[in-house]
Amino acid sequence: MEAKLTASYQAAKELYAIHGIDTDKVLDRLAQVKVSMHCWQGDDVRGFLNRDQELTGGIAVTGNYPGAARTADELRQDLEKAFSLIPGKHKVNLHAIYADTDERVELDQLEPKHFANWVKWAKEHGLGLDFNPTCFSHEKSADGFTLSHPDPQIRQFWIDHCKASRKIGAYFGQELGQTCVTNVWVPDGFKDIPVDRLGPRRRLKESLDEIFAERLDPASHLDAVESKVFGIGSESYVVGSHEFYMGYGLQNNKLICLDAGHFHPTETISGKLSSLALFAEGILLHISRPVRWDSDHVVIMDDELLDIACELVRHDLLAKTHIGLDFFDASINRIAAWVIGMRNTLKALLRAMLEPTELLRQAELAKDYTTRLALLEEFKSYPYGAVWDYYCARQGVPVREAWLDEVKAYEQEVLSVREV
Ligand code: RNT
Ligand code: ZN
Repeated sequence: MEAKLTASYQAAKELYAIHGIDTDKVLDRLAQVKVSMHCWQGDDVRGFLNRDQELTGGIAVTGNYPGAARTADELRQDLEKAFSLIPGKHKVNLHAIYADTDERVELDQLEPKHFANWVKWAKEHGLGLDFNPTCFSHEKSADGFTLSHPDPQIRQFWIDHCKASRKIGAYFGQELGQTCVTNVWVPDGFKDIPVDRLGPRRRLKESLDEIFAERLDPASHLDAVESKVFGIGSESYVVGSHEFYMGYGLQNNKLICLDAGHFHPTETISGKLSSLALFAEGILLHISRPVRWDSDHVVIMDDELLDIACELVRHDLLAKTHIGLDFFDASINRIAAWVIGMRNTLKALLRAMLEPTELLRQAELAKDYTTRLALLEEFKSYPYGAVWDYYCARQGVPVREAWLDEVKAYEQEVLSVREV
């Protein structure tokens, strides 16, 4: 390793040690954290089944940066490139539409075999897998409703799709020897003010009960449910609201998924984690960045990301939290989008781990709020960057912005020759 890197790390290590923080131990702890990287940033949420369908469900990808993956092989190649620039061992989050098969198969007929190539690849690379049923971009969701649909036949189609998805998730978990989280998110909602807010929620609850009726081994598979406040075209009412899934998840021991972009504009998820920690079976995070009406900008190291990381670390919630990313941007290099989001998430966790939490807690208990504020502010400029650089080098990935050159070279060689 470059001598300058080691020297900067040593200097940082000594500074942190003054407050009893062991940077070597922190780096070992950071290396244990797995983040689930969402495959859908790689191809603008298109998938490989029903590629002729437009993206629906009130989510939107804008931009036309060249080089989106067109096949499962291309997507895996891109994911490998991204992972080579991100420190640590992680997971990949798949959606049902990313089935890797030549068969023409309907969503309710999907089976584990349609994902066998993904499992083989994950094994080769030591990656975990997570899963999601795709309840959008389909003719049967065209009117905006799926699991809460008033037509029992359409509702059954989506129930069967979600049941099939759990089987696939369980297969991932068993094959890979690490828990797979299957997360249910449905776009159901009304553009304009509804008369009946209860009926659709009752139907959604009944559908979920049927989907989750089969018990799956929690060692290899966990269910999560994801809420949202509004989507494009469901501005007035979303069936699966925060209150709905808080109720459902708590009553039925499901992981509660909080997507950072799914709340009111000034509402954040970091403040909710300590409450969920006391009552929920577990937490799934969709780390994202809301900007005005969009819930899915590339994750940057903003206050909310740092606050989320602090809450997870201070309250020792990493063990009961499954961290995933969820954003899509087609206006920049898609691999760079992944790398920026993943590196920021890990960097924020590192910064949180380098906080003198015990000292701050003591100050708080002693009502010494002066010390609490002073230390919190001073620690913002402690040299966590030197610790991060050392960590990247130790994990064998590029230090600082050196990863960008690799992405640019890959763009030249691989992405730019892909035709639309
Ligand atoms: C949509 C939800 C959901 C999706 C993915 C593609 O608002 O956040 O998680 O982004 O399933
Ligand atoms: Zn999400």
